[in-house]
Amino acid sequence: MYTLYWCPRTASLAPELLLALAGLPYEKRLIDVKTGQNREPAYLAINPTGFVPALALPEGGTLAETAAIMLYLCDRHGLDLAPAPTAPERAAFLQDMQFLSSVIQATYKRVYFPQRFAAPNPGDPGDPADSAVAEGIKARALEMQEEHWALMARRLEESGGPFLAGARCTAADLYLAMLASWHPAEVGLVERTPALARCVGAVMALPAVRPVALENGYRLAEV
Ligand SMILES: N[C@@H](CCC(=O)N[C@@H](CS)C(=O)NCC(=O)O)C(=O)O
Repeated sequence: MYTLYWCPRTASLAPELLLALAGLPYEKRLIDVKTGQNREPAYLAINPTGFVPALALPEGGTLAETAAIMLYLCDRHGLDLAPAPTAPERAAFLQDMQFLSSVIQATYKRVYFPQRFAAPNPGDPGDPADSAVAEGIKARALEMQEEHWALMARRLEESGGPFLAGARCTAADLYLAMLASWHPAEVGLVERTPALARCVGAVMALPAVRPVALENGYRLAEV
């Protein structure tokens, strides 16, 4: 039995979708990021970065990092949610997983927590993260995301969709669907990008996905 350390509306959704789609046995432990439970010693002992998700393994030990958890489960259980190591589609799959993790997911931090990236305002001790600088960081992150998502949309168009590997859903599509649904609603990214809308819609239409998405706080209107 796996234990997934999770929190609604966080990156734990993608590994949970994978666990559910694969029919793997798992239980969940809530780590409430809003109340700072992820920074308490008990959770830091499980994942020293304090990030959610983490996955406790049946034989003991814990694995963190969203992409690593998903790749690990695919490989360990030979899931058809990942192309086999020697399959021609494997290279693009790994590239997509890494890009989603280290570029798209990472850039969201600048969109939602730009103050973490801004130095204190030298002219105002009451402004520990210079608000004007933080605003600029967020604006630039949103511009960069336009480029990043355009690349993903192109990948989807080239594959013929609805998924990154064409007709076959992989872990990368689960990851993409989660990250696309994080994008600020007022920007309308998914609505104005047909390839993304098709992929997100196809992931959310998978029977095992909807109940998990709902429990994770993703409204159906968003997906
Ligand atoms: N690189 C990590 C990032 C995970 C992450 O940032 N999780 C967020 C929730 S979506 C979190 O734990 N935030 C709490 C914090 O930053 O303290 C991963 O891919 O798992």
